[in-house]
Amino acid sequence: MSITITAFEKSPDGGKGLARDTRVRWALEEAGLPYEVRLVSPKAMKEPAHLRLHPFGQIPTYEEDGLALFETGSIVFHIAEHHAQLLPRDAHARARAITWMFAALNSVEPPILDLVTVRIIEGDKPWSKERTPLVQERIRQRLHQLAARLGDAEWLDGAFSAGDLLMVSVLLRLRPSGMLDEFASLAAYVAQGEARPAYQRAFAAQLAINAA
Ligand code: GTB
Repeated sequence: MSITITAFEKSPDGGKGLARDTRVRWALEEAGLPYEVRLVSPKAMKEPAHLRLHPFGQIPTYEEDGLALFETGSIVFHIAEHHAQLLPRDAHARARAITWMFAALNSVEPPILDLVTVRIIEGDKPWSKERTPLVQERIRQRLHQLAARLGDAEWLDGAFSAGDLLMVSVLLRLRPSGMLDEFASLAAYVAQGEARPAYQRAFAAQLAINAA
């Protein structure tokens, strides 16, 4: 099997691993699958060759022996479907792990993305200062709920799964804001994800491209 993913030629985060190719790299590393990376410039991302792979002109994409995918959640799910390291075989445990994948992307990530938007993309707009605390409150509410469910467990539902991979990745986007540190158990949960050898390999691979 030959796998190629796409990533930023130079990530705007300078190697913090926050661009979504890191999530796909991490899943591939957990599954033990070798992969190639094609780097794409901002201009090339919007050109026909890339738009054929990704209708919205973004990264990451995933190609595997005639199959082309976009959307990180779908790519991670595809990888996880074939690897028990990422999705348990038991039908109920598997369905719950998939639920956590959706929860990460649909319930936890949106308010975090709102914070990025209001602080960075719309930082110079007159409403930015007033809106920021409202968005922060919505994030805190979600994090309280997530921390309550996690309790003192290691992972969200038994063994580490693709649900944890996406949840940790989503929470990592909060780190620059300092808000993650308000929730000690979630900060520890994220640190535990980052300590996994597969994450370390994924992070190092993107850093090698994006540092300096
Ligand atoms: N829903 C899609 C998915 O999950 O795959 C979203 C893909 C997406 O947002 N891709 C971004 C992209 O290609 C890169 S990851 N943007 C270029 C464009 O739209 O033209 C988002 C991202 C970008 C930058 C940082 N950062 O600098 O910290 C973090 C995350």
